[in-house]
Amino acid sequence: MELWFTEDQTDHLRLSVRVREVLHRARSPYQAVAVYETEAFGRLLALDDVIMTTERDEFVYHELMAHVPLVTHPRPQRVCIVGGGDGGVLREVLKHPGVTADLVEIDAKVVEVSRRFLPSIATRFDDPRARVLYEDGIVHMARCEAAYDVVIVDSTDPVGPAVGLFGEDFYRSVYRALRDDGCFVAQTESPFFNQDLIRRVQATLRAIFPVVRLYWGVVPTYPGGFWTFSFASKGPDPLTAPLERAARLGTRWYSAAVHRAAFVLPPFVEALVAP
Ligand code: SPD
Repeated sequence: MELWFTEDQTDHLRLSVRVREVLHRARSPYQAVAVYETEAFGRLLALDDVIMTTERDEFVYHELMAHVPLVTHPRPQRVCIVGGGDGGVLREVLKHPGVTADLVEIDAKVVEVSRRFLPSIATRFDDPRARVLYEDGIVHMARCEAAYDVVIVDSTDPVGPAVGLFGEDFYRSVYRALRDDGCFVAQTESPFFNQDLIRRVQATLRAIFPVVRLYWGVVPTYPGGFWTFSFASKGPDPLTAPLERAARLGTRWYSAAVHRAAFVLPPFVEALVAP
């Protein structure tokens, strides 16, 4: 019998992936956590039936989230990853010498399942430079003051408990939690299907941070495939950052040229970020 995993990506759009085997299905206190072996994308992690990551396309998203802020910051040392329980952003962050990272994940089950079923992604949880805190990222950030050089929000979509991670109060906490030169990145969804969200996040960040940018990458399993990231900082600008450190990271998507290209926006996306 044929088995397919289907994500309702919008009310009018579904993505189906043929499943070879259901590797894991469980409920955590927060969500349904599942891992499928698929023909098209290798292993696929879904939370509440929404694709979080797959072995085949994860590198694009994780490399862009980690390396853009870490290369833009002049001397990154302390990094906070909010969410990111699969470990993909952590793996990329720890490629930078001299960096230590706090990963603040609300759901321990996501880390446990990723360690067990996604060994190529969850590679760095035992690294002495990493500390995993199982708590709400919003609460954690509200407690921090001048604690981090880089904050990266690798969240689920803006529904349920993740909504607060896209709001003004949280962004003000991030600003306070960042040291001088601090840089912030958050995943901000699809410019085809989430235009209001992108407009709102960019406008909110502009009211708080002096430097705000939008950049993009291609993640085939996310709605529309064309995905955005919002960058904000206390000073460093990814458009003028020296990019020597973009080399020798062992990346498959990110490079100095891709760093520059990621900030070139098609006019319909440029319109979303216009003040
Ligand atoms: N539509 C799904 C968006 C999910 C973004 N975060 C995924 C986590 C991968 N580390």
